[in-house]
Amino acid sequence: MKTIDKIYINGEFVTPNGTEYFNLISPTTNEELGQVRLGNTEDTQNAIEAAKNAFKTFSKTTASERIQYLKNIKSVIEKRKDDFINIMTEEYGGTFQFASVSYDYMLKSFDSAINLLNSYSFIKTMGESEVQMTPIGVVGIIIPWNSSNGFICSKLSTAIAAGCTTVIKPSEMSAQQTQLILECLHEANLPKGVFNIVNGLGEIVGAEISRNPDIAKISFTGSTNVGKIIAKEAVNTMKRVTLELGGKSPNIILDDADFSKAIPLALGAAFMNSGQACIAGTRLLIPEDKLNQVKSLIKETIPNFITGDPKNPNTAVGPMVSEKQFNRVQDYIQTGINEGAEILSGGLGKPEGLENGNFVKPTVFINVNNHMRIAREEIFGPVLSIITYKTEEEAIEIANDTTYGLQAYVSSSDSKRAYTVASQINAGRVQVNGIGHDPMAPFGGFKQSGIGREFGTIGLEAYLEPRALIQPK
Ligand code: TXE
Repeated sequence: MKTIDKIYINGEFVTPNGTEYFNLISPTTNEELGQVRLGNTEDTQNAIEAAKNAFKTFSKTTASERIQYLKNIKSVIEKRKDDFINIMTEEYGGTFQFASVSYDYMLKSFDSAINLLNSYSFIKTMGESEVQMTPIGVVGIIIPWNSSNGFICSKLSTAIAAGCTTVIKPSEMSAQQTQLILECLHEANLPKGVFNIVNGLGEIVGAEISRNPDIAKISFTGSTNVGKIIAKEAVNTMKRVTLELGGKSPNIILDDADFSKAIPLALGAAFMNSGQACIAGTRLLIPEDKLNQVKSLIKETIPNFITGDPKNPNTAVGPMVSEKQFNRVQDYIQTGINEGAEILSGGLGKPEGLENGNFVKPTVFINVNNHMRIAREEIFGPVLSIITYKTEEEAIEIANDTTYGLQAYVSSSDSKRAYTVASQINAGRVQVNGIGHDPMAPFGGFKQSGIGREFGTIGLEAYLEPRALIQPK
């Protein structure tokens, strides 16, 4: 049993003023792992004050100084690979496979921030003006429990690259993972106050970050509902917001695709991070006349998606993060049944032998139409809906018939054709014949999947304010 009873303000581990504790429960066994002491409004204000003071000097550091800080952090994180993977499997139930990907994502975030700093010009000439790209100020970083340290690294690395200081509010459910990254960040010896971390509840710590006038920008990843709450509050002080929200990503398999490759890929996209991923490919769109072939390929392939102990390297699907999340996914499976969809694989209840944890059977629905709730709402569990289409135009129409627009997938043996289809999908990122992450390209959503982009030059500029200096002739 571990008790985490410190937060981090101005370069020091301090005891929060908040006195409440939150229990950390193992998703694999539902046993108590430990507790975290939660920060309160005053703690958040202290963290913001520290970041505000640090900004006065950190905003004036040179790009090469900031490159050095980023390298320092990366090298400390590199020494603790096994710890990062281990704690993610234990506290969150992320599979060893996904935790490894998430760890690489953390390192890539620092590489891409360093790359940007090596090439980005903070002073530009536009028209007859000198345009200075200046750090925006104190950034509030609010993140969820799925891949918590991945999100801390992607947002913090960009903030540091821009010369901003930060107050980070992780999910209370990720306290042990947060503690580990905190130890690394502390060891990296950054100037005091550049990063501050306050464990706590969204309605308390997150709300203070959203309302405090000394926060210039919020970078948030999480649900669309909470994104809306934050955006409404932020507008009172005109904070800039970058919101990376939910998704209901379509995966179009075109009729000329190699289905023996496209189907395992589709299941991988649907079940990634046990379905607890904003980019999960949860709507599979297939040509109507390929349904039988797809059904048998899924039956053949799904046993490869082993569900069980997240620490086992062969496991592809781990438990849901919490009992609440497990129940939510079960409710959606029941909804799908009530709506008239048919279960091809999986279904209600826990897999045999895994009754102690929050395990869901990887579930595939057929006979789904795009108006059903299971095709419209983000389930955040290993549940895939298969929808058939007659023509390419219809496939694109179904793909775009959603309130979301974060990611999409297209498979075809003709990559020119795949690109033509991909170019008509209203999503911030389209994966063609595979799944990848390019940390130099922008990532973010169309429509209710968010506002703004992370990564690449566009992501960096979201942490900068342009100041144009004009001297009329
Ligand atoms: O996310 P939240 P939760 C979806 C997914 C999941 C559901 C709920 O469908 O089932 O959201 O998960 C903080 N002001 N996604 O509750 O609530 C909160 O403490 C400021 C999709 O974990 O969005 C946490 O740090 N902050 C998503 C962060 O916001 C507030 C990833 C995210 O929590 C706040 C996670 C408030 N009023 C869940 N209320 C994705 N698409 O990636 C909460 N928070």
